[in-house]
Amino acid sequence: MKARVLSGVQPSGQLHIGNYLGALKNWAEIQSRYESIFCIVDLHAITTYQNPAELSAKIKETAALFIAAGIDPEQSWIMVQSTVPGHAELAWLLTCVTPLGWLYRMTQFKVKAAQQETVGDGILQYPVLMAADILIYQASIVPVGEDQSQHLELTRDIAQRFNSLYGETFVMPATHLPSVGARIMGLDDPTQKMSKSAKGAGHAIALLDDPKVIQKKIMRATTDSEPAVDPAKMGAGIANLLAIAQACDPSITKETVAGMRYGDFKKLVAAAVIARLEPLQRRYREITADPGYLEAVLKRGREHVLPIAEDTVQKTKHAMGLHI
Ligand code: AQP
Repeated sequence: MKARVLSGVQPSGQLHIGNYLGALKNWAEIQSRYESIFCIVDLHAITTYQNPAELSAKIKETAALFIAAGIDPEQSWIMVQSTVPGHAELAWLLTCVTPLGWLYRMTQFKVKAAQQETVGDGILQYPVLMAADILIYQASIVPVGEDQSQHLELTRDIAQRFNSLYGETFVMPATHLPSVGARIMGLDDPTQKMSKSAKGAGHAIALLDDPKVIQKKIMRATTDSEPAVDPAKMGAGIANLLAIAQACDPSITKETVAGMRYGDFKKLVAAAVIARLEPLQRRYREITADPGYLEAVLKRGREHVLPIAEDTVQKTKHAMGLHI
């Protein structure tokens, strides 16, 4: 039997090249080796306010982008988190074994809480719901970008605590980071991770950006004031652009760009990104031209995962004494 993989993306904005290089590309590469479940985590997205009509459209857009990025619905299961009630139910059961201190320590909580005037409970509880997403499928491998490593560690802590309180119930999941592209930084500020929810037109390269827009954003990306690429002392902006280019086109290396003037280097990076995204964008247009196809993919995914989720919820409730 193949080991099970679980991962997800929030439909909380326009998916960007960081989501692609840190997650989707890696999923497409490993999917054939595992029983893969890829989830549109809409319950996570609502931890910050989402316009309802836009959220509904983003859920479908995200699903279409999964397929356009190479997730094969014949090989992998694609589903929407809120259509499987067990995620929220298991999250509550796990909340009850999670010490509050563990959640206050999460870096993403600190960053997101600092950005809000009123901090919703969902932002604090986010990692417990993420633990439920993973543990409900007894997934043994979770491919994510580096920013999610701390949440994965917490998932293991919660599983371990549950198992020691109530007996062996959950499989311990392992993190799977991509070798390149695990942490893509913002083009406007290479000290901040590229993020869907960040403001600023020049921050992220959206997967559906027009090639001209991509070119413009990269040409304007923040760098240091050196004249040319020096592999021995690369500033954060240049290092980030090189990481993006290398992940899009592995023939680009430190050695091949050494000595290039920044303008020429950025043109090379833009060309690599545009070439990498061109087939993805084409496939996206094909998929969205047939809404019935996407609906069928999501229905099939849901039907496959529902009994697995239900089985884990029942097992968990039973272990806790929630049965008569
Ligand atoms: N900058 C990044 N570099 C590499 N990987 C990244 N990921 C996100 N940003 C980068 C990876 O993409 C997957 C899905 O992320 P998510 O949507 O669940 O949440 P996130 O990590 O919070 O992503 P964003 O883009 O920053 O969204 P918002 O702004 O809505 O919070 C994960 O595997 C993540 O590691």
